[in-house]
Amino acid sequence: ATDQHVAAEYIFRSKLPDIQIPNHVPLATYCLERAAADPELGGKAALIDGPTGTQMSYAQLGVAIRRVGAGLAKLGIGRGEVVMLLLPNSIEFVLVFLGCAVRGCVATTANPFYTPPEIAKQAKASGTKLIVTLSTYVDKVSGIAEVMSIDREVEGCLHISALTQADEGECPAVDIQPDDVVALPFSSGTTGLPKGVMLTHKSLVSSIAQQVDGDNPNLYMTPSDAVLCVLPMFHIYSLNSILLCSLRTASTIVIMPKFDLTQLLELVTRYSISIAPIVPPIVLALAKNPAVLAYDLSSIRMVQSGAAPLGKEIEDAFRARLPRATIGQGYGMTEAGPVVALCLAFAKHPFTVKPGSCGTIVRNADAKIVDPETGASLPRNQPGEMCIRGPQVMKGYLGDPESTRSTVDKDGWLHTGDVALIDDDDEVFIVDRVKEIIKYKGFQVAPAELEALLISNPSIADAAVVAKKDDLTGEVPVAFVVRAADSHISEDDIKGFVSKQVVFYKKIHSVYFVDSIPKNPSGKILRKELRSRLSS
Ligand code: 4UU
Repeated sequence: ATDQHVAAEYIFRSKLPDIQIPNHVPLATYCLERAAADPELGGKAALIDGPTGTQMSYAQLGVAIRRVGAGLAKLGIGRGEVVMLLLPNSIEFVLVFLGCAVRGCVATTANPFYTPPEIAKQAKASGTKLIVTLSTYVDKVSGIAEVMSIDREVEGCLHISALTQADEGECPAVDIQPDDVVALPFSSGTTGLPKGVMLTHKSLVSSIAQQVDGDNPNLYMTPSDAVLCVLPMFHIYSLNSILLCSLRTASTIVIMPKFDLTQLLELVTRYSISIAPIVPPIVLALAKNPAVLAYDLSSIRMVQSGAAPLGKEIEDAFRARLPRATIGQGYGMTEAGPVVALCLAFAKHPFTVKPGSCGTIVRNADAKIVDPETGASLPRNQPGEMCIRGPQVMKGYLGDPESTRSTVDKDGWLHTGDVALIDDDDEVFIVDRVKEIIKYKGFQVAPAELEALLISNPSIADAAVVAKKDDLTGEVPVAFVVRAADSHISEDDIKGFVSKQVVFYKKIHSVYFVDSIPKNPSGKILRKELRSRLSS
């Protein structure tokens, strides 16, 4: 017996009842289940490539992914082996992702704008066997792994036809287990460098079900919806909540390879887009850009904003401009599978919600709010670190049990590093962040990665990178730098040194020269102190 006091735990849940989640089913089977079961849906468009108008029906998609599965097997890509998707949004992205899922392979997704060192790091960490990319990026990745072009044939490279023209009858029957990894996006989580996030068939099926399954789905999507897919599929928001949720509900996905406001507006009218999952900078454009006024956007019934905080002023301006659309937020984190909370105004039988809320905890999951200092569980209306538990949470970080243990505790709680409160109506409000990550338009920037790069420069003795608030992008990375003895390295030198080696959104926006970087006794950078210097 122990006389230790067992503290009360305040557990928060969805307002919707739990549902039966078929998370023993392989991901691709689960996603295409509805379309495959209904002959009337087989002929409808699953995917439309926005710029070219190329379409693929659900029936064609079902065959195409088995061809890719057969092609991968024929190329010797085995079960559990890793394929890197280094692609803009495209029909090919979808085919290769689902083909990997069918084959029992793992897809690691990366930003096609990454520089060669960024790609090489992820390829190495993930054990990538094959990189599927555009012919224009072949030079950038040569020597890293075997390469496949999805467009032009390139000498010395594989071509996508090896997958798309394989015989679907030869797609191997793979005994896929729920705990097999299917997607491996990279995220820095609450600290350190980007790590491979192991999302299994079970985690993704659970997350999709939490969003779109059940009698009263939290996110009501139907076969008559056309869904805008402008967010990059390599990021989990688009991969899960747009692509996979749309397939599960047999909606039509309108693919845009890059953001272009005019093209987006034209596609909305051309395909009567009804659902637009976007990020705050795009909400801002729709709310404020005068070009929008020339278009009839009345087909849009639902607008989901996520991946970064949505300012109240932008939300209000958006409502004033598109009063018939329901706007709300989703809150996710790669490691959480990703959706943690989702607006209940998106439900089939919608709830009234408050502006500024980023939703209510998804079904079939537990949440708690803990004091970041003491770990004590906090009641309603008190801000603390958001923790989430459920079948959707990642299996762990690839090859990094230590980081896994410090993120998902022994009771299965994923510690998000976000400071949030849950109010009397079960709505979640994010108020701060206790993790290092910087979010530029929703893209992750890991300070540790930029700090390592800065310190590799012999003219720099020490460095720290933190977020600076920015109206347009949310946050930008800025650096505090200690020059090496006798060095006169300038702000521009440093910016140039970094920008040559990283994708555009990781560029350093300002450099502040200091005598020393404030650290605690164990050497941890005191980021809060640096951030407060920025605001003073
Ligand atoms: C304030 O950003 C994501 C995933 C977002 C997502 C996914 C599915 C949103 C809606 C959806 O349906 O993942 P990461 O790993 O790139 O970044 C995670 C972090 C969070 O921990 C939080 O700090 O991004 C921030 N974030 C948000 N912040 C994510 N969503 C929000 C939000 N408001 N709505």
